[in-house]
Amino acid sequence: MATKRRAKQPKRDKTTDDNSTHTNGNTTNDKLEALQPFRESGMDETLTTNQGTRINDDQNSLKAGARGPSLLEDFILREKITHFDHERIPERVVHARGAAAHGHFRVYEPLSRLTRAKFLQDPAAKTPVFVRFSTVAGSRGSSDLARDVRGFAVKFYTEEGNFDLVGNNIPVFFIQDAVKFPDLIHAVKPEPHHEIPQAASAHDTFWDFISLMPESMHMIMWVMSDRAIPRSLRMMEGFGVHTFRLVNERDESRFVKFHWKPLLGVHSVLWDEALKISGKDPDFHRRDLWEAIASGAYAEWELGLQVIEEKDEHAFDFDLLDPTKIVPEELVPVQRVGRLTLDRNPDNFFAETEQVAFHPGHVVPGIDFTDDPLLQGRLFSYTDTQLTRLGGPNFHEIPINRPVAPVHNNQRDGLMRQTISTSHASYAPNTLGGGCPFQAGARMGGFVSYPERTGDAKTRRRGEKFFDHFSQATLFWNSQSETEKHHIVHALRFELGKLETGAIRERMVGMLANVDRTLAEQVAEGLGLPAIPAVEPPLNRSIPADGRPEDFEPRRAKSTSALERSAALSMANTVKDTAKTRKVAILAADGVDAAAIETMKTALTAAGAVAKVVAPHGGTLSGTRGVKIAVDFSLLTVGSVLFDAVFVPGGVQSVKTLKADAMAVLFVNEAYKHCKALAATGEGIALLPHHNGARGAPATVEEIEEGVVGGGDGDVSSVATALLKAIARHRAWSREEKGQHVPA
Ligand code: HDE
Repeated sequence: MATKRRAKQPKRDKTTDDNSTHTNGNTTNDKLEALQPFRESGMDETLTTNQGTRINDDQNSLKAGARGPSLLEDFILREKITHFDHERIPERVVHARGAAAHGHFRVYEPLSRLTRAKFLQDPAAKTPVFVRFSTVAGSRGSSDLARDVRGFAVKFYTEEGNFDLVGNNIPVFFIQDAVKFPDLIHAVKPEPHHEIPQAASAHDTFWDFISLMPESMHMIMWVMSDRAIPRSLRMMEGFGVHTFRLVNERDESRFVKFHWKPLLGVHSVLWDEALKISGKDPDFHRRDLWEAIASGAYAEWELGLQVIEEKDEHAFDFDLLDPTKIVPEELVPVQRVGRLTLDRNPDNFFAETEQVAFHPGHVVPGIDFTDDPLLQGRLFSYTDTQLTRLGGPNFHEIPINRPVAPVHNNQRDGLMRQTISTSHASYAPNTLGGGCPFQAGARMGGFVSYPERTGDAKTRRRGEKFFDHFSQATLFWNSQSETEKHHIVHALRFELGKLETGAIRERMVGMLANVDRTLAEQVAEGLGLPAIPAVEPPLNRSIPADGRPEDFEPRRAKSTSALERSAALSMANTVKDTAKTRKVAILAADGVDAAAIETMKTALTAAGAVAKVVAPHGGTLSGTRGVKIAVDFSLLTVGSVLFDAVFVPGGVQSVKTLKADAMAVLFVNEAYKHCKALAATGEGIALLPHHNGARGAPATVEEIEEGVVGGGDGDVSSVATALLKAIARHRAWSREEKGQHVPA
C-alpha cells in the first residue's frame, strides 16, 4: 500500500512562514540571511522525532494494554521527555535578565584617519548587529525595573569578523580592578543564607562592601540617579566604559571612548513608578522594545567617539585607564560618527537572546585595548564563562554567534562540534594541507596588536591618579538639576533605609559627605540620623595585607582647571522634542464623547504616539451618538504607570462612572503624581486632581498647570497639540512637590 508521505497543504514561502514579517520587522541583512538555514517553523509539516521519523500519536504513551504499564520501548516518549529534562542552561552569572534585537549600523563618513576597521569606512555599507540589553544583578525572571545599571552589548557582524562593544548605560564602573569583580557581585546578589532580595541592591552586603570602597562612589551617584530606572531601553545612552584604542592604516593609535546617543533622548521613570511597574508588568522594557520594533518604530542611536591623541594621555586630572572616571564632554567633545538601528525582533528568545555570547575581546583590525585593569580582566572572563554557560568550546558555532566572515583554523573537535573539517592537517606548519589555512599579513587584514611599550617592574599597585575617588562623584552631583538631586537623595534614603545594620548605614552617610555635605545631610535627615556620622579611618579598606593605609586613602587631584559642572551629565538637558512611541491612555467609560476620542487618536497617531483606550470593563464602550469604541485594556489589567500620559475625554455619563470608580481616580492621580502629561476635555476636567470640575472646562485650551492641559469639547485637536508638546517634555517636574499630596 502506498503511504501518503505528505498531507496536502497549501505551500508557503519558507522565508515568511512564521511571524517574522508580522511582528518581527521585515528587514534583512547578511547576518539574518546566514541565520536562515537554521530557522524552522513546522508550518505545513508533519510532526517528527529528532531522527525525522513521523509521529502518529503524540497524545498517548505506549502501554501494555489501555490500563497497563508504560513500555520502555516507547522511544517517542523517552526522546521527548529526555530533551525536556535538559531544556535549561545556566543563566548568566551577571546580566542574566535581558532582551535583544537585530539591526544594522552605518557609518556617516569614512573614519580612515582614525581606524583601519573596514566597517567604519563605507557610508553605503550596512553592518548587521545584534544588541542585547540587560540588568546586572537579577535572575532571568526578575523585573525589568530593578534599580540597576543596564548592559548595552552590541555584536557587529563585520566582514573582518565580529566586533563586540560590551558596554553599559552608565559610563563608569564600581571598581577599578577586575580582581574585585567577584567581591562586588557577591555583595550585590541576594544574600547567601536566604537568597533575599531579588534584583535589588538595597541590602546589607551590598552597602557593606560599597561603604568600604571609596572608588565606587562615582558609580554610586549614577546608580542612585534615575539613569538606573530607564523609561525604555530605547531611551538610554550606552558607553564602552573603558578607554579603547583606534589604530589606522599608518599604525597610528589614538585613545577612544565609545558612546551611544539615543535619538529619542535619555528618559527615566520615577522610583515609585518603577516599584509599581514591577508588579503591573515586570516585562515592561522587554515588551516596550518588542512592540516598538514590531510596529515599525525602530530604535535608533548615534555612535559617538571621544578621541584623545596619544600625546595627551597624561593631560587630565584623572587616568584614562581608570574605569571609574569619565572624560567630560566639555574637555573632549563627542563626535557622532554613525547610526545604529534596531529593526527586527528575534525569532526565538533562547536560540538568539539567551545563546548569544559577547566578549570585549572580540575585536577587528583597527580597534585595540588599553591597559585598563578592569578591561584586562574582562578579556579573560567572557570566553571562560561561556564554557560553563553554553557547555563547551564550540559556542562560536551556535548560529547567533557565528561571524558572517569565514572561519578557518586548526581548532578541532570538542562537545557539540558542528563543522566538518575536511583537511587532514590540523596543525601548522604543515605541507599535507598545502600550508593552509595560512596566516594573513597585516595588509591582508591580519590582526596585529598595537605595539604599546611596556617594561615596568611587576607590581600590584595602581596609578596615582586612580585614588581621586571623589572629584568626579562631586562633578556628577553638581551637574544634576534640583529634581535629579532630589531623586538621588530619595534613592539613597530608600536603599540605606532598608539596611538592618545601623553601622553600615552610618558609614555610608559619612562616606557621602566626601562627595557633597548637603547630599549627606539630606540623606541623614531622611534616615533620622541627628548628624552626619564620622567615618572611622581609613576610608579605603581595600588594602593589601602589607599595605600602609595612608597610601590607599582617596585624594583629590590638585587641579586648577577642574570643571564645576558638565551639562552632558544631566538628563534635564536631553532631547525633548518628540512624542514618538510614547503611550497615551485614553480613560473612558460608557457614554464617552466618541468624537473627542476619534480626534485625539488621529492626532496622536499622526505624531507617532500610541493611543490606547482604558475603561472600567473590557470589550466595547457605547460612546455618544451610539458609536461603539473598542476597549484596549480594562482598568484591572493596567495602571497609568504603564503609560506616558493620560487623556480624559468628556461625556457626562462616562465621567460620572469614572469619578465613582476608585481605580479610575487612582489612574489619573498616579499619572499626576508622576508628573506625566494630562489632558481633559469637557466634563473630563473633573477627573484632574485639584480641579474637580468646579471651574468647568476652560473656554479655550489652556495649560492649567505645567503638563496639564484642558479645553472644551469643541477644541480637541488643540488640546491634542498641547498634550503632544507636554509629552515631548517627558515630565512636568515643577509639579513634583504638589504631587506628593495626591493620594496615590
Ligand atoms: Fe561583564 N560579564 N564583567 N561587564 N558584562 C558578563 O559574560 C565581567 C563589566 C557586561 O548581554 C559575563 O557572557 C568581569 C563592565 C555586559 O550577554 C561575565 C568584569 C561592563 C554583559 C562578565 C565585568 C560589563 C556582561 C556574564 C570585571 C561594562 C552582558 C555572562 C572585570 C563595560 C552581555 C557573560 C550579554 C556579562 C564578567 C565588568 C558589561 C561573567 C569579570 C565594566 C553588558 O563574563
